[in-house]
Amino acid sequence: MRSIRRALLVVIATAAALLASAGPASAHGGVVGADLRVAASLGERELTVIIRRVGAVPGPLRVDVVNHADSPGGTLRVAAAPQNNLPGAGNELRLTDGGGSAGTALDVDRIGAWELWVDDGRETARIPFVVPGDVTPAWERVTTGGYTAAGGLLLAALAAAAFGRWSWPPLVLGGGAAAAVVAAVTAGLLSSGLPVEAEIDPATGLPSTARTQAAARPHVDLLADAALVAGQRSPIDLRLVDGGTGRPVDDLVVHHDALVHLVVLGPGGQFAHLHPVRTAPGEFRVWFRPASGGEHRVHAELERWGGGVQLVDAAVPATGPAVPEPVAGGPGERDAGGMTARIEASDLVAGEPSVLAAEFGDGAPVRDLQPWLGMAGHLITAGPDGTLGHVHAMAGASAVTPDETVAAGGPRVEFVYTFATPGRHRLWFQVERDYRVVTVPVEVDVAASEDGS
Ligand SMILES: [Cu+2]
Repeated sequence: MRSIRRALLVVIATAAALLASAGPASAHGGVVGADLRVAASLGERELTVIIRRVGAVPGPLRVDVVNHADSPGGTLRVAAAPQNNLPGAGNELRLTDGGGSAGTALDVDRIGAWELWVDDGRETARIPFVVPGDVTPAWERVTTGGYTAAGGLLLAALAAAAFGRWSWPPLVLGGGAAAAVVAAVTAGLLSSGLPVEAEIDPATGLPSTARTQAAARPHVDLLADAALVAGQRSPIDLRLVDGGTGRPVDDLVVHHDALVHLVVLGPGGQFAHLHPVRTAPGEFRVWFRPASGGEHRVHAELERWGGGVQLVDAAVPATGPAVPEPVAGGPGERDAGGMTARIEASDLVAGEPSVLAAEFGDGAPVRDLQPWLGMAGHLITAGPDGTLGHVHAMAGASAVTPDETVAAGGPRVEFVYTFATPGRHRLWFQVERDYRVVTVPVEVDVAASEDGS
């Protein structure tokens, strides 16, 4: 009898030790249900719309809008509606002059595809987002269930051992607890061999395996329509058309905090980096004031769901006199938005990776740069043949948390880039400070490599 009790205690102690040591399975992803940041050039404003993760359905949807310093304050109306539905009245959101953040809470009552309607009184951006359903994978349910069962059985075994008349119930219960822990641990361990968690289908909000199955999506044709006049702000209408079916492209995913990144290069060397807003499926609009007459090239960077990043371009004419941009100058020190920027870009050779850096000061090293589009800095390059590159700052000592309201970046922002072709390249370094995007244009000469490429 005594030996049975001893065996019983060993079983219960083993189950308890297993339970204590196993710990929860590591959390997966973070993509699903994470905050969604979307840059939006709405009318005369450059905004960042932040759609916070939804905790429960039905439940509140928190929306914050960051206004930039050069955008005027004023009132926006924001509302949420399931896709293909018109929203209700929504809420007013007051933006202050000089940049800053304002927020409100809306309601969502179902999982699936939604649109956030942001209206400035003249234009309405319809930003797609997904309220995800329960996407707990099966192995995680087994693991969680196993631990829960083990805990319950262990308590029952202890109670039976303390108050029971027979020795076999605690033994059986303790053994059950041990088995539950083994099942939970096994499921947790096996999960590392399982395929990655399913993507969320943007149309339904439910898990889908389409991304892993789909081949690359067809090429997007960009159609641009505008009647631009130098010195005036007017709209550029962009239509995205599927190169295979001719239908509107409405499966863009937010990449680098925007649906579409648009770089406009003017005939005199002008540069603008904008984020057209989606006004209807496959249709985007951005307001733009060209400094010069002549042909402008618009380059759109976008990512289709289930496909890769695409860079597509189109031409838009502007009437008015041709105006050259001041010569950018080479590496070295220059004024940049109330700061000095020291640009390092030397020994550049085509085909070889180089480190390009910008270091900012205002008498002292600048340490309050804000992340823009989720990164410490951006570098756009244009080659002699017009090829565009978009480079992101390296994470390092100057890396900051990707939230625009946290100003802790700088003074140095570094990029690694390989110039494909020799010749004169134009660069634009972009950082944000005090809610103002500062652009530093530079011109560099890239040497041909020794082997002549
Ligand atoms: Cu962009």
